[in-house]
Amino acid sequence: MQVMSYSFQSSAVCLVLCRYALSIMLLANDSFSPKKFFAMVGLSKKSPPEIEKIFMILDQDKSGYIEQDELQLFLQNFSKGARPLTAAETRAFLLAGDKDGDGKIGWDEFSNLVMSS
Ligand SMILES: [Ca+2]
Repeated sequence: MQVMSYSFQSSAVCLVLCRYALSIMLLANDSFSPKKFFAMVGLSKKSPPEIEKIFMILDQDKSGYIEQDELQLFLQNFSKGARPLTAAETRAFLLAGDKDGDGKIGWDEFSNLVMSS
């Protein structure tokens, strides 16, 4: 996968996403659901290239996978002051996306999760 430099803050889609992320982060601990989030921010209706951009932002170390520590900081990609996901939320996120059970979410798994949201 090609590594792209992409500034989320300057993206037009950010305004919408950030607003929703803000409302999500105000919710109580253990209230986060990846499917609900993707549906709320409209990500499930985006084209594959747009979803890929989001994936590359979430994959902070550009390993090609979203690992557990990257999942935990998921909300902070959308809003800087957002809380980290709780251990239970991170585990649930991983379980929802990690179909082959390798403990991380690859591009195929991420796009499947987003598009089924
Ligand atoms: Ca990674």
